[in-house]
Amino acid sequence: MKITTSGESHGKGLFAIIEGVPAGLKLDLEAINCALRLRQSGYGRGARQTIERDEAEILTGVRDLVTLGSPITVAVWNRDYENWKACMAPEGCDTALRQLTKVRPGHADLVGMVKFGQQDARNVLERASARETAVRVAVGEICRQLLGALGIEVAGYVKSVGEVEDEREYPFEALLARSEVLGMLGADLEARAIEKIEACRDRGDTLGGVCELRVRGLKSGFGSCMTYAEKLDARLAAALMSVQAVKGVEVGLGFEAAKRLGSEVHDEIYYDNARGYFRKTNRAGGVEGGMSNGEELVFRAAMKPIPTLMRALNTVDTATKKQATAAAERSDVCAIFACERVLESAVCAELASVVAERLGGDTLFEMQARYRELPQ
Ligand code: EPS
Repeated sequence: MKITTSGESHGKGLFAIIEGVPAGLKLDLEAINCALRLRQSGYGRGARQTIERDEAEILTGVRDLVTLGSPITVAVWNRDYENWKACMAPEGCDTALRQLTKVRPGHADLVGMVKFGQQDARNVLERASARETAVRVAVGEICRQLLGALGIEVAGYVKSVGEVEDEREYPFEALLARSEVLGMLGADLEARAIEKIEACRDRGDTLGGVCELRVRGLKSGFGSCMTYAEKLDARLAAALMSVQAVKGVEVGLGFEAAKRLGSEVHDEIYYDNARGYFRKTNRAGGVEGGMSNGEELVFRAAMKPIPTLMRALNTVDTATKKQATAAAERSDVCAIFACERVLESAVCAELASVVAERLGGDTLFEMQARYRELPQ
């Protein structure tokens, strides 16, 4: 599969082209739009989300809700464009309006200006913005539906917000009941996290967190130990790291594995006639040698606090080269719930690519038949 996104945060909209979805997949548009609504919600979101009402419009590759095997084009329009077209319209506008030169530490502003030879950080930040993730969620939901047709499920939850951390372990089913306020699994912890977000808002600051992503129903042998680029953990880690503000990824035990003895890390192997090969533990997070081993995939991703702070940090005004405080008009205090939705989408998209590469096939029917034939 090949996926490309385009679009600016305050431009006309966000767009994606997905190549390689087989013919014959019946799409559930409401499920896609439900995921888009969830990405916009969650405690700690900013004023922009009161303007947008994200919905996916499918422009190509689908007829009567069934995929044709041709490239699928999906659009998510920006309602805020109406307020910005005077300085954003591709067909002509006043670029002197809403310039940004008090570059924000931690954002793409300064590095992008230098790299692309820009005098106005708007020419960089409009694309670097996490607004892009709206269309990635639409793509991810299409890919989730393809995986679902094979019996592969993806779920996740918010494991920590700032220092408020959930140290419990949960079975896959429990994740499906996670809260739609912050995406956590314990009401007690979520209440504490909300207090932290409120305190952060009062201070004009921002807060990050950690999300756990899990995949159930993936048979063994996806990804490959034969070339480094094909390793499943490497591909999924890259997909997670590609999400705006993600600064760390763990697989299974992750960094904890480095502190333990080998006997406390590796999952011993068993066999019975009903289950075939299995492990009683899953510290590897479902990946050995860069290949799925038939156990659940377990990944975690750490999101840094958003770099637009209302109580802005010190920076330099690139127009004058004088010390200044960074630009801030409005900002999310904490977008961890949105990030969790996006991370799930990133997993769905990359995993669908991995699965499609191994199974091949022009139709969903062929893919399903080949998947059924594989050993567990
Ligand atoms: C973002 C800045 C904010 C966020 C935006 C990401 O947008 P604005 O500058 O319009 O207030 O709300 O995220 C979204 C718009 C979204 O839909 O997630 C940034 O600079 O990354």
